[in-house]
This record gives sequence, C-alpha cells and structure tokens, in this order.
Amino acid sequence: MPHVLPPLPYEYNALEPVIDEQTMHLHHDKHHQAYVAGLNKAEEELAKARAAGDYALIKHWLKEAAFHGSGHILHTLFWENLCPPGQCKGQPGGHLAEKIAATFGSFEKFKAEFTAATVAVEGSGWGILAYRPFDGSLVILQAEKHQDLTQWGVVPLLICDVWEHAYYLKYQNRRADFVSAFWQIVNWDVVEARFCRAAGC
Ligand code: MN3
Repeated sequence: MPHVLPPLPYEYNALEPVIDEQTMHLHHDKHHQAYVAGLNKAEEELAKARAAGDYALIKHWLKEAAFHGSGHILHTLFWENLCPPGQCKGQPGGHLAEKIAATFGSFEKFKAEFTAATVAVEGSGWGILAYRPFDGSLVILQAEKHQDLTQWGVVPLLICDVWEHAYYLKYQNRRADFVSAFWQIVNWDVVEARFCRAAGC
C-alpha cells in the first residue's frame, strides 16, 4: 500500500497568526507531499531490488527511505501536535505533566530546555520531546538531519519543525520568535495520549 499525504486536522488558516495560511499550504501540500512521494518511490525500488535479488543500489534506496520516511512521519506527528491558538490548553496535565516535572524539574524548566535546544538546532532540523522505551525516560532531541542522529527506538511525543520553510515567510531569521510562539499552538491532549500509548499509563 502506497503512503498517502494525510489531510491536516484543521483548516489551513486555523493556526493564524502563529503560522500563516500560505506557509501551511506550501509546507503541507508541497514539502510534506514530496516526502510521501519519495518514500513511495524508495519502497517501490526496494521491492523491485528484492524481487530481482539485485542490491547494487541498496544503500541509495535505504538512504532515500530513511530521509523521506522520517520526513513523512515527523511532519504527520507535527501537524497532529498543533492546535488553533485559543483552543490549546497551554500545558500538559495527567501522567505527562507528572513525568515532565519529575524529569526536568517543572513544566517551565522543560519549556526553557526545549526552547533552547530547538533554537540551537544547527541548520535545518527539528526539536523533539521523545519517550525512550529503553528505560522509560523522557528525552529532548535535536535532529539536525532527520535521517541521522536519532536514538534507536524512541517514540516522538512533541515535535517542532524548525526547517526554514516552517516559519520563514512570517518570521524570517527570527527562529526564536517562532519557537516562542509555537507554545501557543501545542495540542497537549495529543501529546499526552502519545505518551500514555508509549509508556502504558
Ligand atoms: Mn517541514
């Protein structure tokens, strides 16, 4: 089954004024769509190689699958972990709130660390709060290249896209302003549900 671009869970203008409608159209319809197409192409070529027993280009197609597959997954999770400003509750509750406080000291300390990590991503990439099933920990990750530098087996919980296409039309070089505004549109219900699925609340 080929992968398909999932529709946004809200209107293209729903995240205004934090993320403008034009950015959402370009980001979702063009950038995310390209990852879906790239992943399908890579998996198709891997299937052909498997059928033919010809693995001469395996490295190329696995790299393509890692790049486009990670892009497709992270964008899908990113759209889902946002909500229209005014409809977001501002901070997590439940088991996730307890885990964040236990790990980082407080929600405010977590927010400061996630913000600093995300602002400091070198070049294009992502800031990620993830659950590490290995030892049941929460971790903050910087993904400079989403096909590299992962921690095997982590479950991404909260994601902020800081590739320039995510914010440049509105924020230009002011990534810190975008990351600061990002907090207004986090859908904590979704993040909490992800945490509970991963950690078994
Ligand atoms: Mn993006």
